[in-house]
Amino acid sequence: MLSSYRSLPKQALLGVVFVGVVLSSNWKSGLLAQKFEANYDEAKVPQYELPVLIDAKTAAAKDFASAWELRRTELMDIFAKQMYGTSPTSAYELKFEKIESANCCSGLGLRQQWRVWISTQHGQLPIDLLVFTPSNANGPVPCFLGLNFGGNHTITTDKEIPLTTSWIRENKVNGVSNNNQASESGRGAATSRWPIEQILAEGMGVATAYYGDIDPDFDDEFTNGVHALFPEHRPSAEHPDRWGSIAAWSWGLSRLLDCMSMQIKEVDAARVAVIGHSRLGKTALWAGATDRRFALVISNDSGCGGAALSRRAIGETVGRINTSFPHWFCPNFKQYNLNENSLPIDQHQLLAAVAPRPIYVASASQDLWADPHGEFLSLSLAAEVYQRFPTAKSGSSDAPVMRLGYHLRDGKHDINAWDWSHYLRFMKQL
Ligand code: GTR
Repeated sequence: MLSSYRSLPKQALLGVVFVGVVLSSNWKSGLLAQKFEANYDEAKVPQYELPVLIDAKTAAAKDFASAWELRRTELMDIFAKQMYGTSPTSAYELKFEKIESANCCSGLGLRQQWRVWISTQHGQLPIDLLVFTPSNANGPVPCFLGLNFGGNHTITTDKEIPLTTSWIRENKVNGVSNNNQASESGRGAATSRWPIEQILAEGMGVATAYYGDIDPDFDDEFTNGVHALFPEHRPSAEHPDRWGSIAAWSWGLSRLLDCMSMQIKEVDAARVAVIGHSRLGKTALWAGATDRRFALVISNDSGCGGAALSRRAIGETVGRINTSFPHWFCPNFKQYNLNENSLPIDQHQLLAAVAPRPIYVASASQDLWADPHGEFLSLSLAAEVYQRFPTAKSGSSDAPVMRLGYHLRDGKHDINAWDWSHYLRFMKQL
């Protein structure tokens, strides 16, 4: 089955010119050439002043929701142009191809595989979407959507899921390289991160795609993956505010949501939560902030560039992340290397941009690299905006309203069934 959808060319942003520091042509050179030593000591957190979340004009407004809308637009524009990069506004076409639909999980679920084709005049890109929904559902169900790190074949042992043919990270077994190709040895390798049966048993669905289908995770100067479909929007020294890989992955999540809302009748598109772990947690946050169709947003151990406050510079810092992963953010973000205090934004403002939709931030006690306390602080600060929205029950269930969720799991940087049990409970409010 093949269905298609043509996007309207989106209106270009009008009249907003962001005045920033113009980067010199060596923006990619090693600004942090000296050895990096992470700080894990609260006493050594530099003095910082956070940018204001609700400015005086917004605070004084009679109608907070309308005033916040303007303030939010202002903040999101800065996040886009200084950190994640703007997404392209030119037209593209979407096609949805149904690959498979089958019973799975010992009769507990329905498994669907779809191929989402994105095309422009410059080429086409397939993204493989894997969706599980409970087989005993009476109607469309709430559903989690998140990208995975290794290919759809890694999240379950189901043999019907083909190995990804996209580029995967190099892995050496007994000194032998995988040549960036998936193999059977990876099948089911990430099942602990995707407790499908636990989710189905709660009457919910879960959908995923491989992030490398959208943009391979290495620095190729933004020429492959979805960047290749929009060469006119390629980041460069002249255009340092254009999308990096996190923004590209997030944009891909929105296209997957397009497919779910237009094609997958088992899913209630008004109750889709975007979720992600680590770099894909940063991605989930940016997707959830930019695309308000996501009804709920979950960040699992997203750390620097995700939920953690940049100014604390605990664990991973802006300079470090831009050096290790020069392609994740837009080139403009590099001007804040070792210079967090001059950032016009910080991450509490990104979390607040999700308001009044529910948001959940989770940390792990041993994941100091991601600064658990900085993640918690940032969520607490975002509450200032949530407090100003009236508390209302959205769904028909008797689940409690929990607009802000946080947990600190004991243990390492990871996402597991214990984390999911909390997300499932939080999700019930939809
Ligand atoms: C680390 C990176 C983190 C986090 C993590 C991951 O190397 O420093 O920001 O994103 O990778 O995605 O697993």
